[in-house]
Amino acid sequence: MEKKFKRTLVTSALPYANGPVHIGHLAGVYVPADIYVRYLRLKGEDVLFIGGSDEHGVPVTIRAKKEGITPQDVVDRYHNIIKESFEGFGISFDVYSRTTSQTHRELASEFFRKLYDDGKFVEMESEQYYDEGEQQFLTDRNIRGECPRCHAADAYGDQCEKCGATLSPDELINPYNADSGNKLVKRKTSHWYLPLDAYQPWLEQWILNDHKEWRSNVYGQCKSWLDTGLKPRAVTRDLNWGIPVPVEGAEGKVLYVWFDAPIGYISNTKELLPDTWEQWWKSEDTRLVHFIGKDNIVFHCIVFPSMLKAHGDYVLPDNVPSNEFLNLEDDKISTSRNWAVWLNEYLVDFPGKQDVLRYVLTANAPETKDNNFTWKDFQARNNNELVAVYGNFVNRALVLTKKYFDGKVPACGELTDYDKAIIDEFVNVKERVENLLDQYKFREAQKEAMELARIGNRYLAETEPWKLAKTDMNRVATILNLSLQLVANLSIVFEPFLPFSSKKLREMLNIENFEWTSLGSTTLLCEGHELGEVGLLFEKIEDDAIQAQLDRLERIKKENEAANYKANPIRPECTFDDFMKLDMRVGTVLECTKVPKADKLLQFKIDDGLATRTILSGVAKHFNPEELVGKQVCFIANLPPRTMRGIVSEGMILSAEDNEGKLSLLTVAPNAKPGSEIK
Ligand code: B3M
Ligand code: ZN
Repeated sequence: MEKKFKRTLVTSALPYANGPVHIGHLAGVYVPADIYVRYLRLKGEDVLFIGGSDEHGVPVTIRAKKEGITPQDVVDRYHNIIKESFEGFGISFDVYSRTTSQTHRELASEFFRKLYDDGKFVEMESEQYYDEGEQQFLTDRNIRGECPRCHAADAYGDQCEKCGATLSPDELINPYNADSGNKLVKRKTSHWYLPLDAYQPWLEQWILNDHKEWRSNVYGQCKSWLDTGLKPRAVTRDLNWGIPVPVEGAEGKVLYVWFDAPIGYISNTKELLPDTWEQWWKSEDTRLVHFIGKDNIVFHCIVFPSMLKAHGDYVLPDNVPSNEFLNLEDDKISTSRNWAVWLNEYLVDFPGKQDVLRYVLTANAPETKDNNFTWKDFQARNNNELVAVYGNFVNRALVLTKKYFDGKVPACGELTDYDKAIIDEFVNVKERVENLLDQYKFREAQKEAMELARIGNRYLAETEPWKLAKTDMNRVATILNLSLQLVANLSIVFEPFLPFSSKKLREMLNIENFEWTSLGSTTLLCEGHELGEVGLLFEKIEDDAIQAQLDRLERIKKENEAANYKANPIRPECTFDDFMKLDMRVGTVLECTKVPKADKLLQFKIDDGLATRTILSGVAKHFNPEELVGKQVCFIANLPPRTMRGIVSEGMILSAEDNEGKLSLLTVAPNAKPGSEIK
């Protein structure tokens, strides 16, 4: 870090309190932010880690409506669930507050008011859709109507899901309120806009010239926004959930959620440090770093900095390390489709295994491109890396020390060339890891840490102290001394990544604390130091635990398919007389066989109550012929006979076909006599 900074203020995106948090949140924002602050704290730097829930905005009101409760009920529930999940995973916030707090309301109001008084906003009038019955303006997502392109009946104000067209509410035919069903009218409303276009030249200088070091995905997204040209953005909304616009005559209007939420970083700092918060936000020697996901880049790199610039008192972010997205089993994580691994559920399903998930998410961190989480990979990384490499090395070093030296650190004798080569491999680990962490390369940094465990594992495998124990105890002492020093190094280097395991490991080593500065040292443990109780650092994860998770996802996939299923449209009218001409009957299947050389056809012999008839049916791909024998099926009895493959077919067996072509055979209760008429 350049020396001009005295302290680092780290923020992580405030999750919407409209649902629990999932692995995508953890991987994208909270684990990297936590690794970073733990690292800075270990280095003894002055650092503050700010978090909190984002409790305003339309998503909260939608959830409330769906569940028939108030928005406040929604945020109370999820704020607590989210907060507990973060605590469970050791995300070490200095403060985790919420944007419904009094401190935040006041500060966000003041912030708006200052910009308003300083003439930083433009007020503009526009026509928006209004529900006269509900007396409210609507957001794009809440407006539905007929699609102007494909004429689907229920397109959204921003998109038609049937044909995929991007729409604006104005294009919808006969727009209505998705919640109330009421027809909408246009009504004039006025809002305050932050004229981002006015900040464009400044932003170009500040980002494109002064912050070339930002991650390429972040820099690239900013550049593309700037290249397109910025437009004024409304910072107020007609909504009844949010912070009231502190201006006379603005009744019924609230601050836009993306205006108030980032101010939450400031108010949460103020709540934690009522007397000294300004030092963190208003002095040039603070380094401000925002950890976010990629959908938040424009707000943190363009909108919020413009707000801060307009205000004038605050520092600007020094970096905005944003991640791409994490997918789950090759499919986009989605709260509404329940396609996620929820953190609160993981903590119940895998108690004590927080570090395993932290490890896997960092190993697969979507730092430069979208990445994928699979349960098989989760299991493999646990079993093959944490257990087989890290855990195995630690366990062997400690157990051998217990066995040969009564659990006391043995003396280090003369080092061989091989010992020296091993030491050479790991003494620089501090420099390497720091270098990567300083560049926000968490995935590679963790790999370096794991490399240390691999070195240890290799060292024990090659020196085989258990074989030397009969002949050369001095050599065994040296090998184990060096191994234990490596184990101690592991507990330090993994501390930012796997804090629970490092704590466990320190207990096994019977050491209260290590200094980050001593990372790389070969004299961390003194001769004669007594180890603590030895246990397993990591446990194997068995197939059934993984299968249970895969089964859950399979169930969700089925539920989603069922929920999204839309039958084909109804065919044109048919008269009652037409219908009555069909003679539909019940028949008992006496025989059912495949027709040779016709891979689609099954040949049925049916007892139709009068005689035995033969029917051919093109369903061989869907049914297993043996299973049909004895079934009561339905068939059309009065179709003219047809000859196929030299066989005369006398009727048609009925089955139900979904719109994807999947068939289920139509059967009737077994007590229906063959020949019964279907009416
Ligand atoms: N709540 C969006 C999100 O959770 C938003 C972030 C606010 S950060 C100030 O992705
Ligand atoms: Zn359409």
